[in-house]
Amino acid sequence: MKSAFRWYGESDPIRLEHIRQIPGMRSIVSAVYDVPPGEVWPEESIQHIADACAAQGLVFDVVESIPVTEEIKLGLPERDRHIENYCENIRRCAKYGVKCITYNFMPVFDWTRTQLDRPSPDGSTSLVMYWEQLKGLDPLKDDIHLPGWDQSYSQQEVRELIRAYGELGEAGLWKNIEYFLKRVIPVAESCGAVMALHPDDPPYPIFGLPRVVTCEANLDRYLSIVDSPANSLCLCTGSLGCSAKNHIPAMVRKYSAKKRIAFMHLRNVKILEDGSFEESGHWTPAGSLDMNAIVKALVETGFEGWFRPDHGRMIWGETGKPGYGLYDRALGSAYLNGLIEANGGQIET
Ligand code: DNO
Repeated sequence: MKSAFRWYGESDPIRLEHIRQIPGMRSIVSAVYDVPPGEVWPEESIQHIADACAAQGLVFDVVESIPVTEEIKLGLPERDRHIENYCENIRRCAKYGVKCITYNFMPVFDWTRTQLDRPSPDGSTSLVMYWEQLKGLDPLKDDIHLPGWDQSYSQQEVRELIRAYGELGEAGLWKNIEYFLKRVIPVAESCGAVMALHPDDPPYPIFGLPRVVTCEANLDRYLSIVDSPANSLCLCTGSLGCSAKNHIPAMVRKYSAKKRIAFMHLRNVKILEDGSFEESGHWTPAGSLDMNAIVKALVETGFEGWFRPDHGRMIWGETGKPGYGLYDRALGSAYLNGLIEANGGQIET
């Protein structure tokens, strides 16, 4: 398997020079961030990332993410133009060496948390979602600004989107997923790339928005819509793992054995009694997931894709993009390397 690290480009306070010093590090996960969703990425921008990585002995072969627009998810008239542009972005990325493209199908909001800097007794901070902090909030009435929510929407636009998704419902969302996959997967196949679907985070409806990438039955359904290795998963242990109903090691074993995991996001999460959750350090005893059982499942099924240490805590006084500091992710990476080695796995460099 291949060790990867997310890098937000030149504006990221974390430098490629530092990322390359993490033992076993090979791949950079990045994206073109200055083009609005639905538009085409300039080739020079993609090449620029690839060149910057190559200059540090790293490979830019994973994109996270090419965003799927609300127009595509809602099935609005502009979707065909957005899907055409999406396909063009796949072709362009593949031309510069990208082999894996991460995306999600979450309506309106990507991950949802209620606080991004919750202090732990040891002085570190991390992202949390406490039901207590969400209760009673109604996005159709209240002015809600949860941390991490896309600032480009006005409160009014958010309300309209929530209404539109309410009308669409899960059945409509599935139809739009099918429409998208049937057009995009053949393009990925033809240029030797795989699409890696990130699960919904958290994996249950928030504010009544339909969310379907949540559990094994729905992952099975998603993968069967286009039964091709190019229609694969970015299996995020922390996202699926904040629902106690998901048995993560078993899911990893199943989809990896079927060669339908392209990319692993590896992190731990601590589920609290009321279903709230806290992002914890990667170490198994720090959270609710058995990280060794997850890595063992990957090794035993011959996983050959990419893995990255997902979200770290903020430790040692580091400040920066929540979840994406250097120190704790580097500790996570080293820990994962240890688990892989102890389970007899290989890290490709
Ligand atoms: C959070 C990330 C997600 C992920 C997207 C993929 O830190 O794991 O934002 O990149 O959902 O499209």
